Amino acid sequence: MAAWDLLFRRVHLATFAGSEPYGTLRDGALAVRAGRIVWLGAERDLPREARAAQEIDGAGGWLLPGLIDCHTHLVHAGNRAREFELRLQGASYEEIARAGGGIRATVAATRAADEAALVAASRPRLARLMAEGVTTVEIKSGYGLELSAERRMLRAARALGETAPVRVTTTFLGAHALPPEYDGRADAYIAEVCDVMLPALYREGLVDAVDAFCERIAFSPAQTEAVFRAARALGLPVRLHAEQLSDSGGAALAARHGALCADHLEHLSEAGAAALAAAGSVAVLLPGAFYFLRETHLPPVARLRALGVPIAIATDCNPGTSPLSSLLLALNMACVLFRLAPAEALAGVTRNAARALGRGDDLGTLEAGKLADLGLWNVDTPAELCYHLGYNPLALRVFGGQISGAGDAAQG
Ligand code: DI6
Ligand code: FE
Repeated sequence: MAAWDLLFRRVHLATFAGSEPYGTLRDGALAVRAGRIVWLGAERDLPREARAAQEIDGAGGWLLPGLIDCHTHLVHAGNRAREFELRLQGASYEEIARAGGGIRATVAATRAADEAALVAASRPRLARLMAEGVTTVEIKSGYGLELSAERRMLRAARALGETAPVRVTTTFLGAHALPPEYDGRADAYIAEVCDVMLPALYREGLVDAVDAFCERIAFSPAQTEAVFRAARALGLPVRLHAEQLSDSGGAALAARHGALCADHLEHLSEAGAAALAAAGSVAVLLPGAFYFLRETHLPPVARLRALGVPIAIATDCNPGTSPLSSLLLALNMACVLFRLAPAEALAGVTRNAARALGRGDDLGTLEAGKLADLGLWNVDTPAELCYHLGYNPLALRVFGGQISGAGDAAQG
């Protein structure tokens, strides 16, 4: 038989494939060749002639798919600690946004940064995600709100993916907020997004998907729909920030356009949940923003579950509502705040997160044929990834079949 590149022995596998919640395969082994998983099963069933260039003794740890953070605004400049202080004195997120702070403060800082400065500001956040076993991360634009600055953000995201082993997918979020120079002219800005910015950035190969913020402090369903039409005309998948602060019917709109996912969803209606189910869209829940805004309206998890809507979990890493660069902490919050079972939360950063990125065919589960993005965890059960607070039990990471250390060795 052909030799393998890499063989894990003495591991338990949480495959997130099949019907059992973790897809558990105890006392397993997993083999990699040419960057892909080529064999997995019980160690006792390993072909006797099995040979690998490198063998890893997992010492009874758990091997999981590499974690996927499917919703981040990781590339940005500056921070909003001052706004945090104001909110602690009683100002609301919406009041600050309406007074010209909030997203616009980050837009000013991001416009003032060149591409190298954006990369330098963002790399530590990416390194922290990677140190906790994240092997794929989605990064949005949306703090430039003009062609040149949106381009710099997306180029910075691509550069981060090229200089680190992590896979980066990019999302154009030109319709994140109204830039100050368009005050009172939202429709004109949306026309600029659809007719100028999106086509140019798409032609430059900088856009993998298109997102918008459908909300009373951002863009209307009609404006969102215009963005979706422009994206679909280019063959790009769409997704949406929907029902975060109020119910605008965004999820149903996204579903009508075959969206990969709808994200936030604290104020999702019954009809919105049903529309996501019918469209097969993923519900991406962002407990970091829920926590940081002290939101009290819970996303309808039981309803999503009953309807069979796949649920994903992400950090929403952003300077305004979720300054969070720990996917492990997001997992804990999803369990504690949203009452997800640890197996559901973990499926939300593996199988369902891959699906939210349109990458379900080659990422997100341990199955023969999939890309060998893996994490080996020094835990007794996978639920421990959700249980600990501020503790990282990652032992080893594998990006496309290439081993990379963990712990202190994994920084970057
Ligand atoms: N919803 C959010 O929570 C972030 N963007 C969005 O559409 C917040 C972005 C920010 O406040 O900077
Ligand atoms: Fe977001």
